[in-house]
Amino acid sequence: MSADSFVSAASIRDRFASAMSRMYQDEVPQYGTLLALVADINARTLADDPALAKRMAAANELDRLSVERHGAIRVGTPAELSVLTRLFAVMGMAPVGYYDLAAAGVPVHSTAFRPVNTEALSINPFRLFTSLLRLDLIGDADLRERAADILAQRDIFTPRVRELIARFEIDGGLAEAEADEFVTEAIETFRWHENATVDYATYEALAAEHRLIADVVCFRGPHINHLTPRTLDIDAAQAAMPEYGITPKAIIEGPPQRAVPILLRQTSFKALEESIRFAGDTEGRHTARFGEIEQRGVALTPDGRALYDRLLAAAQTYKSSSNADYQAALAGIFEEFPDDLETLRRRELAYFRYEAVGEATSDTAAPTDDHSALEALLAAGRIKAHPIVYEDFLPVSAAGIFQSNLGNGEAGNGAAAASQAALEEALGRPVIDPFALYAEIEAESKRIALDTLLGPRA
Ligand code: OOG
Ligand code: NI
Repeated sequence: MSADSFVSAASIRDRFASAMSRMYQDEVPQYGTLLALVADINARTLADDPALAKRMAAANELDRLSVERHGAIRVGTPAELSVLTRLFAVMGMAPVGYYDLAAAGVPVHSTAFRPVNTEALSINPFRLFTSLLRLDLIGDADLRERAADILAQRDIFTPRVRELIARFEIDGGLAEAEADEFVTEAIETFRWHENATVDYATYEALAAEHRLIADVVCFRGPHINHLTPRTLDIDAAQAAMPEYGITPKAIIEGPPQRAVPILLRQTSFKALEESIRFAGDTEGRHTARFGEIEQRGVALTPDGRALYDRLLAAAQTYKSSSNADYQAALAGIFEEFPDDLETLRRRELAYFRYEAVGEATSDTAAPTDDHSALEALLAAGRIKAHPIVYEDFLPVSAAGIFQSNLGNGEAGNGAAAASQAALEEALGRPVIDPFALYAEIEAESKRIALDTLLGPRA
C-alpha cells in the first residue's frame, strides 16, 4: 500500500466528527435544535457584519465554522486512555494541554485531543476534551477497589477498531474502505447505553462519592456527554435559546462581550434526565449529557492569560447576580484589557499569524532587523496580521459548565496535587504545551512572511 492511496488524517477526522454529530443528534434531539439555532445566528451575524465575514474568509476560517465542534468524554483507566491516544492519532489529533480538575472539585484530570497545525485546523478543528478518572481521590478504600474491579471488566473498544489502529500504525495510513470502517467502529466507543453494567446499589454508592465517578464507572463506555458548536455571537444565541425551546444556564462563562473576542465564552443547557436500566432490572435515573455552545476569540500569550485570569477572578463575587448584571460587572472589570487588535499585538497579549500580501519588490528590501522590518511592512499593508483562534479550553474558570450536569454544589478534594506526569504516562506521551503551539505558529508565519518579501536573511 503506498502513501498515495491512504486517506488523509484530516479527512478521517472530518468523517468521524460528522458521524459523531449524527449519532449525538439521534441520541439528544435538542442538540439538533442547538445546531439549527447556531447556524441561524452565525448566518445573521455574518450578514450584519461584512467586515467580520471578510476577515474570517481572509484568514481561511469561514469553511470550518459549520463543522466546528468540541466534545467531551471521560474514561476510567490509564489503559483506556492509552488506546484513545492511538485512536485519535489516526485522525491527526494529539493531546494538548493539561487540566487539573481536582482544583474545581472534580476527581479527574484531562487533556484535549485536537489537530495542531494551521492547515489541519482550517479543515476541521474537531477537539475532544478527554478526562481520566482519578480513583486515587476516592477516600473509601473499599469503594475505590470496587470501582477499579468494575472498570477492569469492560472493554470500551470494538475488536475491529483495535485491528484498524494497529493496521494504521504498521502501514502508516488507512485506505478508503478501512477509513470508513474505522469511523464506524470508532464511534461505537462513544455511544450512549441505557443499560448500566452495575446494580442500583453500586451506582448509588459511587454517585454518593461523586456523581461523575458513577457516570464513568457504571456504563459500558465513555459516552459523549456533549458536542458544542461554535457561535459568532453567544449573547444573541443565549437570548434566542428560549425561542427554540431550550433553557440556558443562567450565566455565560468566560470573558465579557468585546470588540475583539478573546479565548472562549460558553453557555449550556441542563443535562437530560435519562432513564437507566440497572443490573437486576431496576429502573433508575442518571444525568449525564447536556448541550453547550461557545464563542471563540484570539489566543492569549502567557501575559495576556495572566491578565485575563486576574480580571476574571476579580469578577467572581458578581456571579450570583443575573446574567445581565454579571456581564455588566465583567465588562467594567475588563476595561483594563485592551480591546483592539493592534494594541493586543503590540503589547504581545495575543498571538497573531502573519501573511505576506503580494511579492517581494525592490523597495521592500530594508537593512533593518526583523522586528522593525515587520512593523514597517505591516504599516505599509504588505503584511497582514490575523488573530490566531484559541483552540483550547477553560474548564476550571468555567467550572460552572463542568458542574452543570452533576447536580448541585458538590465539593471535591480540591487539595489533591496536580499529577501531569501520571496522565502523561497513561497517554504514553507528553502533552503538548498550547502556548508553545501558538508561539510556533506565530514565529513560523512571521519568518515565512519576511522571507517572502525580503528574501532569506541571516
Ligand atoms: C468536560 C467539561 C469541559 C468545556 O467545554 O470546558 C468542557 C466534561 O464535562 O466532561 O467540555
Ligand atoms: Ni464543553
